[in-house]
Formats: sequence, structure tokens, C-alpha cells
Amino acid sequence: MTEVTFRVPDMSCAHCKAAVEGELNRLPGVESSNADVEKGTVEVSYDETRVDTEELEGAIEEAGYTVAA
Ligand SMILES: [Cu+2]
Repeated sequence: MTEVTFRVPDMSCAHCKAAVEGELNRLPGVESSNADVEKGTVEVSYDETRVDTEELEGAIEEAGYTVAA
């Protein structure tokens, strides 16, 4: 299992957290995700043989948020 942390500064409330985690957790290969609204970060634990960081970023963007570089 691999872990990655994305910076997602435009999350602002519990709904944002639920939306981001919900999209990530739908992806095959995502073990768990934890969005921290205060810090503006999203930690994802995933199986790198099944999903890559581009797909993870895509899911965050699909939820309506921007991944900062
Ligand atoms: Cu929100």
C-alpha cells in the first residue's frame, strides 16, 4: 500500500470532505482517504498496482475541487 498527500486548499466544510472522500473511495485500489479541511490536505492510501496518482487527482477534481501543485 502506498500513501500520498495532495494539497486541496479549496475545501471549506464537512460537505467538501465527504464529497472528496466519496469520489476517492469509489476508485478501485483506494484503501482509504482522509480529507483535512483545516489543513487543506487529502491523504490517500492506495494500491499502486491498481490506481495511479493521476486517477486520484482526477477523482478530487471530479468532486469539484482543485489539486494544488
Ligand atoms: Cu464544503
